[in-house]
Amino acid sequence: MTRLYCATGNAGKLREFRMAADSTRIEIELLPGYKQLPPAVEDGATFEENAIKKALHYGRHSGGLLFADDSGLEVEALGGAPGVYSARFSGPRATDDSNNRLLLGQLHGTANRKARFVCAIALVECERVVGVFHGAVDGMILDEPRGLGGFGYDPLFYCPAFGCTFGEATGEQKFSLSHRGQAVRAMLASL
Ligand code: ITT
Repeated sequence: MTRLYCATGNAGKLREFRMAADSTRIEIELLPGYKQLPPAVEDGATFEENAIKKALHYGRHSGGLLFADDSGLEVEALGGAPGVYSARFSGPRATDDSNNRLLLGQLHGTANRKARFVCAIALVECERVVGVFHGAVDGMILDEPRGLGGFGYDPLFYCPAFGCTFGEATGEQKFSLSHRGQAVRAMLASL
């Protein structure tokens, strides 16, 4: 059994990582003591830069293989925003709900609803970057949320291939197609 530590404070991401490892000989665990460690500074201009910063920051404490995910939503009509600011789109005390309300406000009356979820995962061993893995999925932002599944912007993200939002899809369905699913599968395949 190979053990991979992940560094995330996002319960939705952690659920998806664990699901990915279910049918493999790889065990994915939250880095022990994660919550006690100072947070990583995520001031990179790209998902890839931030994923590497996060993974190196926490990798020093793992003594083995550790990965971090930086991801977000790029909305075409907003010039790619919220992008790397997706988690704190509506400010330092942002919640999924406040982010979703702000997004709907900014898109009010906008016909172009094209959006894309993007994910970069950096895998490190202590201070060495072992690999960076990517994923992206295209969809549309609806006028109102649909479904209670997933997290973040999922209830607003309509996936044409499913004919429903990521909030309405099952966790397994979402992961089979999602930005994070693609990046995690690429990482697991590299091991
Ligand atoms: P960690 O850095 O601790 O992993 P975080 O939530 O702060 O958690 P990011 O900085 O990578 O992570 O921000 C990602 C944000 O992008 C996340 O909070 C959601 O708002 C959004 N997001 C990313 N992937 C998503 C997904 O699969 N479904 C819905 N929203 C997603």
